[in-house]
Amino acid sequence: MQDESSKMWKAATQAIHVGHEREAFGSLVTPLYQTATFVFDSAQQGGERFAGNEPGYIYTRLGNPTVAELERKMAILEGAEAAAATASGMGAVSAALLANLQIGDHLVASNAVYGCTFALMTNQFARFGIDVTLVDFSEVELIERAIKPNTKVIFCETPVNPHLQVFDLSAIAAIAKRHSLTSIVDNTFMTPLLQQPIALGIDVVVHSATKYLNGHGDVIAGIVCGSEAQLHRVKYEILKDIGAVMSPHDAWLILRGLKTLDVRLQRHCDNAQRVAEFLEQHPAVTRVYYPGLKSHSGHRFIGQQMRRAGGVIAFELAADFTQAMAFVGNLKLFSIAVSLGDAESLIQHPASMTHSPYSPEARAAACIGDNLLRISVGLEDCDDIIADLSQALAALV
Ligand code: LCS
Repeated sequence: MQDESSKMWKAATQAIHVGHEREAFGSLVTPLYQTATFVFDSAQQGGERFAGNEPGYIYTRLGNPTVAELERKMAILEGAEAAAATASGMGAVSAALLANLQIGDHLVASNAVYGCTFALMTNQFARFGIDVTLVDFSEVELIERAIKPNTKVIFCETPVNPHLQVFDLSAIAAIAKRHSLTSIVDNTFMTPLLQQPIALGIDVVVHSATKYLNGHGDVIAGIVCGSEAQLHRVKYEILKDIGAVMSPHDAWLILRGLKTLDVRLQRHCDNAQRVAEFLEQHPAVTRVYYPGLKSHSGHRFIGQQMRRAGGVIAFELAADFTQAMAFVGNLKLFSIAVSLGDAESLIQHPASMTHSPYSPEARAAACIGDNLLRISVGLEDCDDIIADLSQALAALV
């Protein structure tokens, strides 16, 4: 473990070094403790560990050294006291919400979120007696107006999947504090290298680590970051019993991915900015949603709340559903796939894919139309990405 000086390092350095514990053989790379359980020296020791009287590992669902290194690193990167690694981004979202809600409670959430987060809040929580009000978080007054005596949590993601709206995290944190609520923010699209919600007063940060944190498209995983008290509930009251924990192998891959997060993000952001500018001037494209563009409502937050605009772009074509599908089919470099934050450029159709869990009415209200496409701009040479989009768009004009 590093000394205090590691706290002064820049995030790119921390992403490589912090959280690492020197082990017996001096391995440069974190060892992969691919084990389900840990052997006790004696029955008495086992009992002492279960009772919490003696430190040490017990069983990988309760903790594992490889997973713990990832948790330490993510806590430091997010400026949190602690972190918990989960089996998926949805595992992180659900664990953070369930740790703070129970029957009879009320949740105020953004009406624009990832499709399965929407389904969790509107379908599953209703079954367990948790009431949800969804509002447009770009109008801060609407958040405050939705608060009831039994409200416990405010939840949003920013930038939003898929339109990249940006919400004012300092204002949301202030509302939560004024009403003694827990604020939870999904930081998947930014990662702590581009945005640190806890520094702005947010209580809990969740991630789909499937995306940029891992960055190589070979893991489904999530992270929750927050105070020691929050994370104690998440780990030992929710994840312990619900079981949505991360496997050591996935943690090992994410630790490897994090070492290049800073350089990958720079390339994703550079490429996405150029691609967004290209799309914005193209006659076959009617609208581009990317916070790096001056035309986007979230642009004012760049360089403030968020360091850069990230690697995801949504855009609408001057096309109907059939033409939009033909455009997608004509792309050669892009893979037609959901997910984001991988080396490969990906394209997907939110209305029929990521946001299909929305009801048709909710989808219409969120402006997720049949001509909306979302791309995750990869790490390829940007000239090749633009050339591919250009040849497929040419068929539309
Ligand atoms: N939060 C956000 C903002 C997401 O975009 C996703 C997945 C999740 C949470 C859930 O993470 P998972 O359980 O998949 O690790 N978003 C996806 C997307 O846009 N395409 O495919 C999955």
